[in-house]
Amino acid sequence: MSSTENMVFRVQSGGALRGTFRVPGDKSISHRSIMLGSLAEGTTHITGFLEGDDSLATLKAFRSMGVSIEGPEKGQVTIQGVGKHGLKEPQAPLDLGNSGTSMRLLSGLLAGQGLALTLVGDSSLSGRPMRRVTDPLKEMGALVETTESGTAPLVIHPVKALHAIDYELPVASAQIKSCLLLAGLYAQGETRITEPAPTRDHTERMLNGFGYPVQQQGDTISLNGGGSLTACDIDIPADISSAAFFLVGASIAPDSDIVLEHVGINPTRDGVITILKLMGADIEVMNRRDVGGEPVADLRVRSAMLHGIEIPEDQVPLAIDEFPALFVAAACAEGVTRLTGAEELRVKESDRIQVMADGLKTLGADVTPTPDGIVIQGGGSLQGGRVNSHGDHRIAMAFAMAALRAQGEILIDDCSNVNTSFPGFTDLASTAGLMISVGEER
Ligand code: SPQ
Repeated sequence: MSSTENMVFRVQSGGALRGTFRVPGDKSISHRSIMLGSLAEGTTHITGFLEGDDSLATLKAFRSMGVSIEGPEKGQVTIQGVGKHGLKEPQAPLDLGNSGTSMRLLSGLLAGQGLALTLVGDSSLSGRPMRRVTDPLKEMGALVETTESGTAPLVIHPVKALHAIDYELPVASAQIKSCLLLAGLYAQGETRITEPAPTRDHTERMLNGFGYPVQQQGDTISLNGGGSLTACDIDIPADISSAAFFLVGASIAPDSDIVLEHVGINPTRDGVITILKLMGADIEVMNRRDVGGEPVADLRVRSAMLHGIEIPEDQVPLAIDEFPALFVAAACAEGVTRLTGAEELRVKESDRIQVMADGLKTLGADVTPTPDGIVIQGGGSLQGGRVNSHGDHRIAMAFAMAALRAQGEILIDDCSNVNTSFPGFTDLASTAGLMISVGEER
């Protein structure tokens, strides 16, 4: 599809979700598996890798820095690690597409390599704030430039050495934390990062899995520079952020009953389950097990009468990517749902508060966006209509699920970026019972 074409989802109203499925691999863990596998000594085998555009952008970036990577082939990837100091200067800027995780984590991982590099992204990524990573990296002695407005391209100049810092994160962000931990691998001394609230801890878990000790004391995470990583095998669970669309869809659509297999339920990611259960959802967490240092389970979801809630602020970082889907659940619930403390949603692939509010209003819902959240008066019925995802994968998939409870067809514009995190979404959703088809318009 050329960039001038508009991928449109057309979703018939009604239906139910039924069956047993496995959604694709976790995006956050897939990125980190390529990064750490490349820096390790030895051969890393990955299974369950997400073959989406975002994680593939990370994979291609390491290939262009001289790392030999086989695959992905049915989720399998083999990396011949080059060690912490084995990366080579790429011939061209690293194009990270739509992926904030790639750009922010790579800025830290690459800042102390002694290489000259440029990181670029698409128009959405080029509008997202990058000083949140470049400011603390500069404190560590890195030379990383942004544009005047603090956005990509990021230009990294070689430096002789980085030094460790003790840094208090101004926002709860796993990307800033991970960026600084990865820079800390190359810094002299102990890098210490204090979080205002817990955020996803995949980087810490995976570093430990590669034999690189990371400590956590209360809300402070630390590591010492100068160590090395030893290759290992990684089994990536299904992505709870992708499962979230089905958790919501099966909850709101009458007569639904699904099982989502092998879903990662890391406690720093499971806010969507907590929030939906507070709203009255019927979600059973079955066969809890540990897979390579990450907790995994099968999730059974049956339709339920949802009710509105005040979303606890401590759940916000634990469900940060699931709010587009949760807003759809709230619009279908009885009573008011109120979200506060979620201003970060405004600087994702789109302004997820405004874009969801606009689309839900088009569908007849009663919603009021606020600077740091939203108020949704549920209970009314959703009507059909045409909404715009603004190129944001999570908005597109959230509105697709809304059709299960709408009274008319929903058309969703600008959906091609669904491939960044959930390749095969429309096929899997159709198999589950969503009446979705894909068209293209110029
Ligand atoms: O990679 P990107 O584009 O930033 O992706 C998103 C998403 O919805 O897929 C955010 F828009 O997920 C981030 C998430 O919001 C992935 C992530 C990670 O892997 O570390 C952390 C979160 O971002 P942040 O800014 O809160 O640290």
